Amino acid sequence: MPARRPPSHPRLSISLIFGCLWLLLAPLPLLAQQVAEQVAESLGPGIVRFHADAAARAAAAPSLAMIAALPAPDAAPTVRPEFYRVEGRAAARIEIPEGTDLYGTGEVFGPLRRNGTRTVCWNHDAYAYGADTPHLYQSHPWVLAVRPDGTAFGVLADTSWRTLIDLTSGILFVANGPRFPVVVVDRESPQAVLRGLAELCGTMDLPPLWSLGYHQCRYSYTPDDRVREIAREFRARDIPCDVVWLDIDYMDGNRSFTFDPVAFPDPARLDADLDALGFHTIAIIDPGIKREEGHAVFDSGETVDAWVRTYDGAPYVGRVWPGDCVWPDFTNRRVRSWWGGLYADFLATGIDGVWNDMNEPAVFNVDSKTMPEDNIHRADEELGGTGPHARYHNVYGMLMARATREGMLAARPDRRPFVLTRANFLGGHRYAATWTGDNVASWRHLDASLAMVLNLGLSGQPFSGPDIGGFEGKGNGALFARWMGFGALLPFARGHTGKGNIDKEPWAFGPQVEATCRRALQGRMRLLPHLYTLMREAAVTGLPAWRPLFFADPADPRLRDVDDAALIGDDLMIVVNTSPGADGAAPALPTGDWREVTRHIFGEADDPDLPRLYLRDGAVLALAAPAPHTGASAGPVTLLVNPDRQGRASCVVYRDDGEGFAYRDGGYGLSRITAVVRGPHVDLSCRALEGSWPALSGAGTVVLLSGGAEATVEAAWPGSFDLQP
Ligand code: NBV
Repeated sequence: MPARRPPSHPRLSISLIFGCLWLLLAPLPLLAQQVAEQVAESLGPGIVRFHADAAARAAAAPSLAMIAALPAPDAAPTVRPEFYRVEGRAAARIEIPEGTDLYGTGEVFGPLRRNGTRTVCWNHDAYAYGADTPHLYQSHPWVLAVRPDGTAFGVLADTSWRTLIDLTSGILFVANGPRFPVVVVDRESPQAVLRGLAELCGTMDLPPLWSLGYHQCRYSYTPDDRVREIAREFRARDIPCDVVWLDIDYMDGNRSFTFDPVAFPDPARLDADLDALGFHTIAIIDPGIKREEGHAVFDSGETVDAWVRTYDGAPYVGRVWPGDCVWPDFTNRRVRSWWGGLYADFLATGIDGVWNDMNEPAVFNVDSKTMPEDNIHRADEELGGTGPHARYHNVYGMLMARATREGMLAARPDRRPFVLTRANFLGGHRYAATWTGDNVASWRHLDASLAMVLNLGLSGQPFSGPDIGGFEGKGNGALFARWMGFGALLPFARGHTGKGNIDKEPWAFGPQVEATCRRALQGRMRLLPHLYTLMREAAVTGLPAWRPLFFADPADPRLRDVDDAALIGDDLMIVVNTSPGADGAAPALPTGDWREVTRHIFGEADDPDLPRLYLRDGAVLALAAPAPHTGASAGPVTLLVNPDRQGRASCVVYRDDGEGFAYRDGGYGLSRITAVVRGPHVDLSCRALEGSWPALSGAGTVVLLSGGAEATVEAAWPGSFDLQP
């Protein structure tokens, strides 16, 4: 044990922000280190890592965000950071050309465009957060910059320490720790930059198909019969739903990996009943382990010496839900493997997915809401070895999610793990999906939730969504209907609400709101082939399913700050009314012959609470029939076709088993459907692009959207037909 306390790591949030204001006023060139001293290493096409100097390079700790970095010899930097030291803090600044728009910065509340904002990377339990909350649950020291001509670059501050991202004048990172490398990805478009980010930080794995259905949660459904009742209601009311969630009250005294013997006496039976209704179950697991002899998880953790330690070497003890708790040190391989091993018995009850909460880590009885920064982690050497919580705080949640995922895979090697985590770090999309924490039932939060999902997507996390309807506060039917209208189509679609709050199931606000929710969720089921294809694309390329509107034309300045419209893939545009009135502001739309397809997705009713959807010219959209859950969903039965001027339109559709890993050995099909329209004659071809499955074929309704009219024909694909004159 060291005899002396190490230098303390100043708690900075607000002081750091003001420190940076001072920095901005100072004459920058005097503070900057000489460019000549910098070390630049190429990490791939258009990707350069910069160190302030050779000493900084030699001292650099292993990256906690990146997985692959294969230095190539010839670095040809176009964008160069300047490195500083400010009152012992390491800083790097990147100039941006005038007219450059900034995005990313991870999980942030507020508008899509981030110019002028300050974000502090410091994972934080941010209940009922708002515009003034400096840090939310996750940290992504990453900024995407789009130049006026539509070319783009991304900047990654490769540090896990508390870091300010200041976008009030260029891009400035100030870390409350040692000097850090800066990685620049400079490419021809924002899409290409995101692919570069994925080359550095990896992509998510393909999720199980069922996780793309709708999820219903609350804090908490208890006892078990209430869970059954919720599932039955969905089926009786014909509202699609795939998953019902168990929040902490299923546990015995809030102890992770236990079940309340009275409220949940037979979890396997509950699971069987839910299975019979076509439901999957996800249960919450918190990292704070009750310090109590006789509690099996505590006892086994003791035997592997699992806990994060105080500076003095004792297990750190703090208070969370179960009372006095200790926390597993997920930075350590031995601890991750012990933790992962706990899932075998737990999942044997039939639980399908795992929700990791409170993993900032959140601690109740302290002002900082987390553990002391001088707590000690005995981290693996490849993560950087033993070090203070100040260095590992921001990756605690990510490493918990990693341990959970690895444990699930070990317990059930034939199933794709689904993990949802509240805290995470840049690169953590490799382990878990996320939601935007304890939001509020307000129009402001409804509005922000769309931009939050987009910026998470622009920060490498393609699988996210808000608590639809708001976690804190009641809201009302109008708010709920509008939120579900577009929330139902987000990558992760889950309704949730807090303890003691009103009910927020789709039927809780009366028949009119229920009808909107049914339409919205049936719309999700119709779009399932498209959503699954996009999630597969995210798993391969890193491009998120939901993309900002400016992706349609990165050089069009009108699109740069639109965040009440978005693209779902390249070809489907969604326009959302995020204000309480019936008529929302009309956002600038990209050029092109976009055709409205709203009623084909949501049904005939003209429902003002549903978003509007538009299909790009040159695109086909393949829709499935609504089904009660994804397991009952078959292939496409409707093709919407919007031919371009040459009479052509196409799309790709990805299919596989929806579960398991056969797809890794070619057990999947990626098909291109092409429609060619010549006069009254329409030719539909389907070509296998990848995978061992045959090209898609099917039959159903083809809707041709051309010349200001719609023609609807029953047809088979591949095949051809003539339109009636
Ligand atoms: O486990 C209870 C809640 C959960 O419902 C919520 O989604 C998390 O963000 N959890 C936080 C703990 C306490 C919330 C007040």
